[in-house]
Amino acid sequence: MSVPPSAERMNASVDQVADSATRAIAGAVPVASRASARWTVDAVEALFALPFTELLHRAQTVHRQHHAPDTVQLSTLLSIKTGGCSEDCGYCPQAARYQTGVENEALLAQDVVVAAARAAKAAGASRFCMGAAWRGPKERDLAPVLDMVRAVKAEGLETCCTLGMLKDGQAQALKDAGLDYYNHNLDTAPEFYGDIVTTRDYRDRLDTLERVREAGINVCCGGIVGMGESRRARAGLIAQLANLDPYPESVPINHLVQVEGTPLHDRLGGEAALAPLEFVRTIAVARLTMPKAMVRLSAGRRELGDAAQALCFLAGANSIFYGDRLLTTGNPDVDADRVLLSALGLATA
Ligand code: SAM
Ligand code: DTB
Ligand code: SF4
Repeated sequence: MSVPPSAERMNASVDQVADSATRAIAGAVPVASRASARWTVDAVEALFALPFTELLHRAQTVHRQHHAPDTVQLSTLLSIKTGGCSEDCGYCPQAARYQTGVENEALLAQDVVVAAARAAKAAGASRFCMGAAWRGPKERDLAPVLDMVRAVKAEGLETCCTLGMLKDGQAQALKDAGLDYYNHNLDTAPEFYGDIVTTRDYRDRLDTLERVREAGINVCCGGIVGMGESRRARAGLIAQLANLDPYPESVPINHLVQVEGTPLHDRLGGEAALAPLEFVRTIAVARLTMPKAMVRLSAGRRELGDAAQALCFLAGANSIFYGDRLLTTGNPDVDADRVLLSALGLATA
């Protein structure tokens, strides 16, 4: 049996990596930060293994060095093109090949999108994220989306799109239309990825992220936990994100929403595959490894409950998806979120 490293030695090595990463970003570029210290999966896993209170203390300390500790940013999602997707992502209710009850719908009209954006702004959101169930936008799809980006931007909201893989030139066209953020997730660690998606590979995702970065759009990139992955795989996902150079401005951490008819629902049987406290640890580790990023509580907040969400804010989460729906699944009601944020004394931005 191998002897585990002593807690002290492990903490020392984690401290070294964390401190050098924090030092490396201090005073560097204002928004995204350079990942000049590479995170090893071992070092990230060592963070996961810290005593819970120590981990949260460290995460909150780093959080306060870079962010207002009492403010949560609100992003609202809208599915502008629902269902009928050609891909086989094992978690996704929008894949045409799974019987989930989600119908293939046409792209929404611009006036419908603008009305939703206005309502989101009136409810307090600062960013509006438009999602499409595409492998990637076809050329004829992109033009109406560019119009939507212009129109939403004109409403005084930050704009975000998640449209799948982008080809050469598409990211630049989105940037020219005024897109602020592009969401494209790595989803999980490279070694677990093939268990979840086969119709596009990890490299495809990294290529799209590079195109987004090169076009000068802020990168929103995260993943999903609770898919039956090991803690090592969670650490592997975080290491991949933290080692992007620069690391993403925005990191959505999704807790799998198990939808009947998807392969992951079949595999996991509708039982949560992750303890809430392990989700909180994931948030804390994201905060420690990507100090300046906005870390967003994304899918799965309803299932998480108020107490675990409060711990997530303590662990460094500072953004949520806000609105009664995500893309096709539910989200906490706006009123319930207002009550929770007010009970926690958190302001919104
Ligand atoms: N089709 C585009 C793509 O896949 O890049 C954009 C939309 S897709 C729904 C955006 C992200 O939502 C996925 O990458 C995944 O991380 C997340 N997601 C989808 N279904 C989910 C589920 N059931 N639970 C948690 N996250 C989910
Ligand atoms: C992200 O990381 N999570 C959001 C957003 N980016 C597009 C999507 C969550 C989708 C959850 C399942 C659904 O509602 O269809
Ligand atoms: Fe399609 Fe995106 Fe769902 Fe994958 S996650 S099936 S690409 S909509």
